[in-house]
Amino acid sequence: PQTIYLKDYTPPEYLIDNVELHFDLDEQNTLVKARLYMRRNPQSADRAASLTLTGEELELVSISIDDKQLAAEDFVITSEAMTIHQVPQEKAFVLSIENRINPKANTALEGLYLSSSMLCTQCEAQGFRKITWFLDRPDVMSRFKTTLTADKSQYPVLLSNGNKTGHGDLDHNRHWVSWEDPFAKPCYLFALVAGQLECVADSFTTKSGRDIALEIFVEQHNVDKCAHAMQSLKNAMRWDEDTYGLEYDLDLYMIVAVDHFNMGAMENKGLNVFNTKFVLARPDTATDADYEHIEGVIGHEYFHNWSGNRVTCRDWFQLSLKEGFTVFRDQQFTGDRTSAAVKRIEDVNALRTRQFAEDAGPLAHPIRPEAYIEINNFYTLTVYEKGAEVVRMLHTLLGEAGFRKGCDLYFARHDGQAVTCEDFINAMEAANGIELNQFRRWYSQAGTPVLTVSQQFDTEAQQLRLTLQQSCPPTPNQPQKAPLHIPVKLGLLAADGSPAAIILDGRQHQEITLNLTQTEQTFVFDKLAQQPVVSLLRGFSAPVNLNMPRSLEELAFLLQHDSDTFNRWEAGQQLAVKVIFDLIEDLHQQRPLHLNALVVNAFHSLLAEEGDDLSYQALLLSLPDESYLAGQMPIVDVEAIHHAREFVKTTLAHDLRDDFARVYRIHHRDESGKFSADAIGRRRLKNACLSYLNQLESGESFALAKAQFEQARNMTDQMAALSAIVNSHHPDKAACLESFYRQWQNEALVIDKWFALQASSHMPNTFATVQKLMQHPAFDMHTPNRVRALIGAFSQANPLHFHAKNGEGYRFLADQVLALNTLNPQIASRMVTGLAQWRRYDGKRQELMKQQLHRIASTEPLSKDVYEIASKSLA
Ligand code: BAL
Ligand code: ZN
Repeated sequence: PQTIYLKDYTPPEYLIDNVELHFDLDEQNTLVKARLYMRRNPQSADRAASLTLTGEELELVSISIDDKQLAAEDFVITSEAMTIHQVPQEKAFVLSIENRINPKANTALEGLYLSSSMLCTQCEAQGFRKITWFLDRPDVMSRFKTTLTADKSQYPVLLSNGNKTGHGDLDHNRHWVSWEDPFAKPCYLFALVAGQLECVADSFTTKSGRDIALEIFVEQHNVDKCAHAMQSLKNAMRWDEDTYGLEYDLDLYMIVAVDHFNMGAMENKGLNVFNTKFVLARPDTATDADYEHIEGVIGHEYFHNWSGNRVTCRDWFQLSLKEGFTVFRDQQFTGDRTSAAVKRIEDVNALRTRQFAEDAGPLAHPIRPEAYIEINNFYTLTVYEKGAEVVRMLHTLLGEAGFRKGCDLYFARHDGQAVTCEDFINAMEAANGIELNQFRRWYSQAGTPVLTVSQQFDTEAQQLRLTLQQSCPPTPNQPQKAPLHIPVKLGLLAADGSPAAIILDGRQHQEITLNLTQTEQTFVFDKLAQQPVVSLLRGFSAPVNLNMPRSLEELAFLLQHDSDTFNRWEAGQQLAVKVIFDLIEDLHQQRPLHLNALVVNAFHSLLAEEGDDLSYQALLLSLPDESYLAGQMPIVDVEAIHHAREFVKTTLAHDLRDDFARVYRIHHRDESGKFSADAIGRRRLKNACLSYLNQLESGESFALAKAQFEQARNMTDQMAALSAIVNSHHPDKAACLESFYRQWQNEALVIDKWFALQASSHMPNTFATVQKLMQHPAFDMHTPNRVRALIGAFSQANPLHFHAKNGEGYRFLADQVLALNTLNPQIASRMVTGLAQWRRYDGKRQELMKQQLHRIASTEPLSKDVYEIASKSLA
């Protein structure tokens, strides 16, 4: 397969100003008629008279230029493109193409496909070429008029981008609807939907007084699960006006929820298509986390209307321009709507466990990659989450007002254009009168930098000398790294835990952001009567690995006193990390295990606290994930990590049984249907206690979990209880799983949870359960949510069993990847990443993982998607 390089970018040779599309929709035989109003691009240096359009899996019916049919020798068609040897050069022309497609055969879910009984599209990144021949690249922007015709009974609702301009009936029970989108857009933002859908309608009045119709389309049985999504949309619209001064532009905003979807959702202009997972919620079917994610994703897709649609990407290497920025915007939104402290911790936790692993492995790439084989493989944690961190650092460096000025200028300069990451930074620079040359390296360098800190206190001079060193490990094709511009937020704490004044270069601060730009820099803080405790990298001000030696006592002190909510939590995490690694060493030396009393005391104090952010308190009680711990070990010891962590959890449960039980009782009440911060916080805190108490495996703890399971009237509590039951030797486990299944068998999203919970269980026999579940009538390889729930959860959220020493987990995963490879390459390649980290494991596991990667890589035919991930993982 061919590699595409950023350095080879050239402007398109032709432009398509207007597009008229006509669809005769049919499940297996859809006729597409396209009229493309084209002309040469004056910006293109190329002078060839030919025209090449991308197109895949299309059957040509007819082709003409300016209504003159082309002869067979006038063009050639390959599996990926059509080249017309000669097109008019001096004038604009109309290229008309008719072709047929088969949506039902489209199991890859790119282009036009069938989801349950509805027809829908997914065109990002390169799905439009599976609809008709086109210049399928984001820098070709066109105005679209679309007419849909279909059987009126089977497809009563016919939707596309923009505003509805007409509709009518046809013979043979068919009907038509036409749509017009006044905004020029790349074809990746095109969408159509046809089906038997109910519409949940509402409206929103913009700041400038325009009324926008809001419509959510779902299947009939889901009408009662749309209220939260609708409210989220209105919240997002108001927030973007208040925070970024950005208003919605069309008169209509539509969201359609579909069962079969490769991603979370898609920001098609005026017609978002969503995975049902990010729309549907009712208190008894969705957890608090689901509610939060729905609001976040609805916000994300809405925010794309400006950061992505009005200003789009020039080419796919610039993906982070819209994704990193939009993730940052949705993070801000959720932080404002819920608890900013909790949101930041959740985001950093995900970044450090998952993106840091990607950035340290064979698939590491800069947030603006320089080469790809299959662009779908670059919708990564790096492009999205690290991309958002890079935007966040700009926000930190420029301040709220400076960042906003930069955004205003970016949108004003580039409205209606397809631009680059460079244009974004240029706007930030111009609006703030600064230069960000060194900062630009964050866009081109891969890898997680390491920030090493040392300190020296001079009692006599009353000075603290803080030395910061940065380095960054080599990544594929980048052996050497240049120093980055790293914003390091810092506070100082006095011995009594109160803030100590920061005096740097004669100026006094409460908190300061240091600019680390060199490989090593020393900062001198004056007028300190006593050595302060340094709270560094507050709010996780840069995506780096912090290497700062701390004693357990210092960490316990910060856990008690740090006023920075992120660093307070982080101190607790690092305390646990240190203790767990000491225990792992004890395991290796076959010494008996003891839990340091400092940890027990710290947890005892946390359980006695009466804070107002209960969700935050629940997070303070959480132990670092096994995957985060794995990321901290040079060679991952899967079993030792699991046993040491379980030992800490179980010992805490034994020693603090009464505390956990008391806090559980205080917060256990029925508030089903209540989504106030308090009610959510109470559920989180209570369920954190339940999870500890469950470690006791006693008659009492079994009864507690069972009672909660039976009495729960909201999914958060029901799932927390079932999770406790599944992850223990509960005598009623099988019966509870069975009754949960029977209760929810008609709610696909709840059944996904049922699969995922069993697949991620750390109890023995999990692998046998997973194999059995593969044969369950409700399992379906054609449904990405189901594949992610079973195969994804097992291979990505169950390190203990996936990495079983005998290699059965690896073989299983490779079997499934190969089965998915022909059905749905995008989902298949996502699953391969479970094997990509083979270098991090012991020699025997390395061999077993490599064997399976080789087996995958040598299979033919292999999709580009899977080939790229498998071959790069082995390189
Ligand atoms: N653009 C693909 C889905 C998303 O990031 O919103
Ligand atoms: Zn996005």
